[in-house]
Amino acid sequence: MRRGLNGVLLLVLAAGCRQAPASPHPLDPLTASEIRDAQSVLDARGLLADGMRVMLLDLHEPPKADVLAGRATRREAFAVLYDATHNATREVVIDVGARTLRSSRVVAGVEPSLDGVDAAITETLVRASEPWHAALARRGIAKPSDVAVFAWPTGQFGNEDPSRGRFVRAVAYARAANHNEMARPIEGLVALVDLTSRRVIQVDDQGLVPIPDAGGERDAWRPLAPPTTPEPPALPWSTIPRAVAAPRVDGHAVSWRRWRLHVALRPREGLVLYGVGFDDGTKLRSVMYRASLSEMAVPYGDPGAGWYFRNSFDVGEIGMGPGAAALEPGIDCPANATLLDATIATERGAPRTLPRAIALYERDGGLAWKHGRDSRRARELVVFTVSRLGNYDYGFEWSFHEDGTIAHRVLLTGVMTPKAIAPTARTDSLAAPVAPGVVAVHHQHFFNYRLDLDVDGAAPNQIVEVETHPLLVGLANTHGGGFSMQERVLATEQLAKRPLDMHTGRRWRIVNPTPRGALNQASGYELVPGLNADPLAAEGSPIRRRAGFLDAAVWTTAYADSERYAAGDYPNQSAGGDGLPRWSASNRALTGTDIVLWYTLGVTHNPRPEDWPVMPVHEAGFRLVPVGFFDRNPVLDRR
Ligand SMILES: [Cu+2]
Repeated sequence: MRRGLNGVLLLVLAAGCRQAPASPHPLDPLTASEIRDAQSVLDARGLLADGMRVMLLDLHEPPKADVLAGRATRREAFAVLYDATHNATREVVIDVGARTLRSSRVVAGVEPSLDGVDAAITETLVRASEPWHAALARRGIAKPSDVAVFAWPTGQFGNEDPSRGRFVRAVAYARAANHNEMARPIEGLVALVDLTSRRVIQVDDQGLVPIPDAGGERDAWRPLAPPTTPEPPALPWSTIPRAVAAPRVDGHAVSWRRWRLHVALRPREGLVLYGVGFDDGTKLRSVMYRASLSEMAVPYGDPGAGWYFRNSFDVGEIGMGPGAAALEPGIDCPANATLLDATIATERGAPRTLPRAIALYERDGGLAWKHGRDSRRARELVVFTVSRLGNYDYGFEWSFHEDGTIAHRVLLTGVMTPKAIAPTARTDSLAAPVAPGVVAVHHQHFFNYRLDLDVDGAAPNQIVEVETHPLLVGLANTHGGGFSMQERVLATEQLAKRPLDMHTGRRWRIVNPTPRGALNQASGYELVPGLNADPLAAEGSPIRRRAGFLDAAVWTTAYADSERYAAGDYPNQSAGGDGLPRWSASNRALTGTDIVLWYTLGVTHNPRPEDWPVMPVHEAGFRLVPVGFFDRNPVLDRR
C-alpha cells in the first residue's frame, strides 16, 4: 500500500461504451447501477454513517449449482463494512434487484483489508508524533513534510490481535527529486500505529544509517549512452500497423476462434475468467468454470527490526482491483487492443469509472507446427491487466491458444523495496547492492491461483498425478534404458496436497473419466508448472502459519461455494490456519465429484543492479494443456 492511494477504490468491470450483453452471465460483476442500488440500501439502513467505510463491494456469486442449472437469476452484492470507531467488521448481502438487505452479520476477531483512508490516517498520526520528530531530527531532517510515510500491513507477531486494535507499521523515505519516491529510505525507523485508538504506539529507531543522497536517485534514471555505432531510431509502437483480428466482445463475453469465455475485473482478486469453453465442432465443451488469483504473500528475508514484518498479502490485505492501471494502447498492449473499462466505487460505496482496465488482443503465437513444407502459424488471444500495489506492479496475462492450451504469466515489475546502508558497510547476504548506499533485500513473491476446471462438465472430475520413472534393470529391461509414465488418482484432499518434483517431471491432470472420442478415453487438462520456488521462511513461523497455502505447490479441494481465498477471507492481522489448510483438514473425497485445483507459484527474487531504479519485467507462470481432451492435433485446419 502506498501513501496517496486515493480513497478506497473498488473496481467492477463495466461494459464501458459497449452495448449491454444480450444474455448476461450470472458471474458478471456488479454494474455501476447495481453498485448504486447497493449503496442506497446500505445508506437507508444507516450502514454508511460517519466512521463507517465500505472495504469491499463485490458480486455475491450465486451458488455454482444454480448457475449450472440455469436457476441463478437473482443479482446480489456482498459488502464488507468497517466501523472504524469500534473496530468492528460487518458482512452484508444485498439483493440489488429488489433493493433489500438479505443478511447482515458482525464478524468478530478479524480485520478487513487496508485502504487509502488507513494510509492517510497513518501518515497524519506519524507526522504528528513527537518521538518520530526526534528521530528525524537525529538525522538532520527538520520538517516531517520532507518525509514520505508508507503504511505496511503488520501481520501478527503476538501483539497485533484484531481484538486489540487495527494496526499498521509505518516506514519513511526522504523526498526524492525524481520518479522513485522510495529511493531514499530512512533506514531503521519504524512506527507501530493503532488506527483504532489513533495512536502511534511505538517508534522504533535502530540507529543512524546515512540517507542515500538525491543525486544518486537522479543518476539512477540516466539511460545508457547511445550505441557507439549509430542505429536508426525505433518506430513508435503506436505507428506500427498490426493486421490481426480483434476478438468479439459483448459485455463480458469474449469469443475468439473456438474459445468462448468471460472476463471481469473484481475488487479483491483482480482479473477473473469464467465460463471458459472450447467449441470442437461437435459442441461447446466446458473447460473451466472460473479462474483467478486467490491470494499472494510477499515475505522479505531480512529478519531485522525494520523488515521482519514485511510480508504483504496483496490480495486479501490490499486488493488487486483498486490498483488496476489504465492501460496505454501501443505501450502496455498493442495499439489495436480492445480495452474494457472498469467501474470503481469509493469507500462510500459510490461507483466511478476507471478506464482501460482490461486489454484483449490477438497475438502472433509463432510456429504452431511444421513437417517438411507443410506448417501452420499459431495465433493466441491475450487477456491482460496490471495492478499496482505500492512499489510493485503486477501484470496478469492469460492467453488462449488454438491448440487448446491456456497459459498464464504473471509479470513482475515496478520498484523494489530498497534498504539504505552506510556506503562503507560491507554488503551482507540479506540484500544485494543496487545503487550507492542502497541495497535491495532478498524476498519471495507467492501467487496462489484458484483454478476451478470443469473438464467436460463439473463432475465427475478427478485429479491424476503423472510422473515418469526409470524401469528397474532386469529381465524386462535388460539394457537399462527403459522408463515409463505412471498415473495415479489422488483420491482425497490430504493425498492431493503435493510438492513439485523435477526429477519425475511431476504434473497434475484434472480428468473427466467418462470415456469419449475416437480413442474412447478420459478427457483431461494438465497443470504444467513452470519455474517455482519453495518457501524459505521456517515452518511454524508466523508468516508460514498465516500463508498456510505455501505448504504445498498443488492443492485440490472438493468444490465449495464459500472457499475462494487460499489464506481465508481475512488475512490482515490473522493468526493463521485459515484457507486451504483448514478446508483440506476435513480430507474430503476427490473422485466422482466437482473439484478445484489450487496452484502456489513462487518467485525467489534475488535483486540485481539491473532491477534498479525500475525492474525490467520478470515472468513466471504455468500452462493448462489438454491431454486427451482432443483425439488428435486440433490445429490441422488451414487458417
Ligand atoms: Cu521482487
